[in-house]
Amino acid sequence: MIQPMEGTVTSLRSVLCEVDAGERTYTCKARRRLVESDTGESKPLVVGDRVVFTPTGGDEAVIEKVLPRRTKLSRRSPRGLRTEHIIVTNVDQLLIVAAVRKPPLRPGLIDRYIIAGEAGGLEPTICINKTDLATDPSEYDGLARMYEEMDYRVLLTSAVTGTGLEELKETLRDKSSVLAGHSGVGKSSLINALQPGLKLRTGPVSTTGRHVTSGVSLLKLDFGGYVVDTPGIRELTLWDIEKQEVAQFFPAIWELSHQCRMPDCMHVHEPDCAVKAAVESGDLPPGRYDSYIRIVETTEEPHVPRATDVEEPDRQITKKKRRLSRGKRRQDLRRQYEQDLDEEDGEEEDDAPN
Ligand SMILES: Nc1nc2c(ncn2[C@@H]2O[C@H](COP(=O)(O)OP(=O)(O)OP(=O)(O)O)[C@@H](O)[C@H]2O)c(=O)[nH]1
Ligand SMILES: [Mg+2]
Ligand SMILES: [Zn+2]
Repeated sequence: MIQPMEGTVTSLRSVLCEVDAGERTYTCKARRRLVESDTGESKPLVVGDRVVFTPTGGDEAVIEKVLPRRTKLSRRSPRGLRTEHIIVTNVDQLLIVAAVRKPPLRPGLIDRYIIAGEAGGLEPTICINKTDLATDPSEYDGLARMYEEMDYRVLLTSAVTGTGLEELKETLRDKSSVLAGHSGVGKSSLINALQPGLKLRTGPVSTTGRHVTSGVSLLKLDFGGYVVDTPGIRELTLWDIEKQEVAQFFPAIWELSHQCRMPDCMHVHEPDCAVKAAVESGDLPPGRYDSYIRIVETTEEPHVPRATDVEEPDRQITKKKRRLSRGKRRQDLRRQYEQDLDEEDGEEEDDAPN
């Protein structure tokens, strides 16, 4: 009898996916029940998934099940308000790539990715690429310092001149990372510069907003580790984040919020708001406040029932617990993952013949 094996999904194309099983790569189909199971997600399989599969001859195989996901980078599916689109799963860190000038350096998408990364258990690092295009470091220094003050690592790179590439290599070495950001910031160029053999397609910054990289794929790095290249996006709509939770990802706003009169102040129209007062007095940079407000405005109202709420009635409680420090949030996610794994083990024991 053919023994089931374990592997990692490295890419997806329509109904088929590539699974890396160590010495060999298999082209797999998923069992019908996996495809049809309603998980509230837009796809049953995601790049980075650990799967159990059965070879069916040659390099072909069938996926039997998906193992619990350790981390995930999610967005709200453009196809459905209540559908989660998981971009990638089981990676350690999120490299948020932005660029100097082409396209213009702005914090909006960086802030959204920080939230998505933190919420999914990934460690965000910011990479400001195309530093060669700046006539003066002041074009990016202020932004870099701002994120460093928020305790994020900031890398300054140029895929053209090679600036910062050694540091980038060390950041990626022996870890699994996903690169994300606007189209044309140089994600694929950076990966190519570190490992030219990958020959990823790159292209001029498009004026129509079309991205060059078309699918998500997990790539093995010669110097150790894995990297996931993703297509650039224009907007990231957050998944599973409520308006009230946004402030905790803006440390300066979060600290001030304890001085607001209303205990549940959203810092929008409320009276005696310490955050708005700080913007007026110049103590809080208006750019930070604007970014916060834009995210709050595009975030779901609380208590909108979602597909996942039905299966997890205590989810609202868990979410409250997340209003904590980064370390605590990661710890909670880790515990949840270990719990899922334990349940997984339990299931297998039940299946085993006595
Ligand atoms: N001057 C300069 N140009 C760069 C740099 N990195 C990339 N580019 C150029 O920017 C353009 C876009 O680069 P890509 O690597 O395709 O960008 P991407 O982020 O992968 O884009 P998508 O796949 O569309 O999301 C290409 O013309 C690259 O040659 C850099 O550090 N400096
Ligand atoms: Mg690309
Ligand atoms: Zn307030």
